[in-house]
Amino acid sequence: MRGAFGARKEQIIAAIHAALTIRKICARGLNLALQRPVETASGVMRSTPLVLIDLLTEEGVTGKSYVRCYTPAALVPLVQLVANLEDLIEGDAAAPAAIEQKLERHFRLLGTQGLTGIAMAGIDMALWDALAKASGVPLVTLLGGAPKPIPAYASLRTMSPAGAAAEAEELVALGFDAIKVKIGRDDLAADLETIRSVRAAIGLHARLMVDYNQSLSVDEAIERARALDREGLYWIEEPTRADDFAGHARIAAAAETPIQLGENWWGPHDMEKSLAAHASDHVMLDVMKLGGVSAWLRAAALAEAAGLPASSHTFPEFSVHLLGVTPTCHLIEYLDHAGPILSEPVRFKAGAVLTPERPGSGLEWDEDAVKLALVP
Ligand code: SMN
Ligand code: MG
Repeated sequence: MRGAFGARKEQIIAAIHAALTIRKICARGLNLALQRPVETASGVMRSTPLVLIDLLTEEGVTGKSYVRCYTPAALVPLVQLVANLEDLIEGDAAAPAAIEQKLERHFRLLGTQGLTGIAMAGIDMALWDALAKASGVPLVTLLGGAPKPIPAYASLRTMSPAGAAAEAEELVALGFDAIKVKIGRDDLAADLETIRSVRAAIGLHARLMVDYNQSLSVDEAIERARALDREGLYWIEEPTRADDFAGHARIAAAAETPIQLGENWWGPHDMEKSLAAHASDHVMLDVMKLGGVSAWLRAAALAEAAGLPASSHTFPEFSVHLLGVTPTCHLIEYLDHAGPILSEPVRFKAGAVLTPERPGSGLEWDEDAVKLALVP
């Protein structure tokens, strides 16, 4: 029984939601230097270009989110695009579904992929953060769940066999028992060298995943995946171009090791097509590329219907809340890019990321650190 207090609380929460009105959007561009570059078979990231979004409401609640654009070349245009959305939604209710529909209509002719989709996702995330703050609860609670630890895996930044092994050892010492390493530097022999070097460092009981970052042709991927089947890997990620669903399906059919895909789906519609093609055995959701919290919830329903384990891609701060209400929740990726500019970076314990219990997503900027990385 919910009881009179429960019913009253729901009325209050509903009233708070109805009362929030969008006043202003502040967008700031940062180019955060990475102490350890992130190496992938499709390029090295030496910095993380981020756009910090503060969505101010008339009622004084500020929703926060950040988005990333992978290359500093897109940073200033993305800041501008996010800021330009203010004119479209200023004075509207802070209602994520209504804002999403409005912006989708506005951008129908341009399309909602790329920077447009990223900007829209950032607004959606900030709106949900504002609603959870206004309700005085963590985001996971607003979504119908409860804060809990989410089992995690750590992503390595280094690709060289010795470097990856050393980094893996550090992460195992911190309590992680699942590690992902990027491969695809060269040929199969190079992949095996990296895999075996990391395996020797983490032991036989830890789970080991590999990520090709889209670097192989389908035929190459089939050959390599069959050879990697003997390595006891937990999954093989993005062996070929992320938008080649038919190609991924051929690889998944040929390999015994599960194929992982999803960080580059632009919205739940891409995911639907990928699932229809049987392109992967697992799914990996990127809250930003999918379109924000609203889109993640639809993607989580698709994963449930398909019966596929759903992990997250980067963005641990929002993903930890979202995986908490994802029926086929699998693993959260621990790859902390924004930590240096957050006053409370995500915390992990015994191989799990902890869901913050403060109201909202828990994102708070460390303004001194932000100042140092601001791009004018
Ligand atoms: C990845 C790609 C881009 C940025 C960070 C991480 C990678 C992953 O594909 O899966 O972690
Ligand atoms: Mg990846």
